[in-house]
Amino acid sequence: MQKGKFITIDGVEGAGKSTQINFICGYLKDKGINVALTREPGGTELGEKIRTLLLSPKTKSMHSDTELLLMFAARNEHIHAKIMPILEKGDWVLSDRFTDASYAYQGGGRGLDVDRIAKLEEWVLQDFTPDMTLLLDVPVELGMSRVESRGEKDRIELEDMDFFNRVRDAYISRSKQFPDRIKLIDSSETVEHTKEQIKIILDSL
Ligand code: Z5A
Repeated sequence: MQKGKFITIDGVEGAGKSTQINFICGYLKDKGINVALTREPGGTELGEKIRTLLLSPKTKSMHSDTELLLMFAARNEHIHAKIMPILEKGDWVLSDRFTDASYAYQGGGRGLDVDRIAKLEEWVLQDFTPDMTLLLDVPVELGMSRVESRGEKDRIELEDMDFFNRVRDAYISRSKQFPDRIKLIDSSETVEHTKEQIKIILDSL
């Protein structure tokens, strides 16, 4: 039986997830909440191996269905071996990306049938969903300009602007579909501005 809260954070490239994650962990700890940080794809030993397969530019070609199935295989391990046991102890979990990313990247970006993603979600997650999702939103060009000084791109980052615009559109449409859970946060201004919006949401939990 889940006792802790499960929070996820998502968004397009350069939206500032990593920047805000540090703030969120500190803010929750100051409130006396034990929060474990994890990420997708990954989060477990096996999941991190799957992450390497998924993101390495050395993995030259991969069928889009294979990509989707690997995301869900890593997620299944993540939920059972890590997330659930932490929540059952009463601690909170903050995951850097979760299932919404599969709808955005594999559904929106790759154009996979959303109904097939929903079937996998039902199979793997059953009725397990985040208590709250923080969706950091930024126009794709602005996000890209923030990350352009980074080194080598991963396999998915090598996609073009149209791909990332479809990803962003899919995220926004999910936030409209699930307005109670997915909180759309404007991350196009300063780090402080994004932080203030996140604080208000966390205080409401
Ligand atoms: N993926 C998928 O396809 N399907 C799935 O189901 C899942 C994932 C779960 C790995 O993600 C990839 O997996 C990802 C989606 C796919 N692929 N892509 N592309 P990741 O989360 O590990 O990788 P990432 O998207 O590159 O994450 P990131 O580095 O944590 O995100 P970020 O939003 O770019 O964070 P940042 O480092 O905090 O910010 C980037 C820069 O912007 C940095 O220099 C900051 O100082 C700056 N920044 C941040 N906020 C601001 C503001 N407000 N103003 C100005 N500058 C800012």
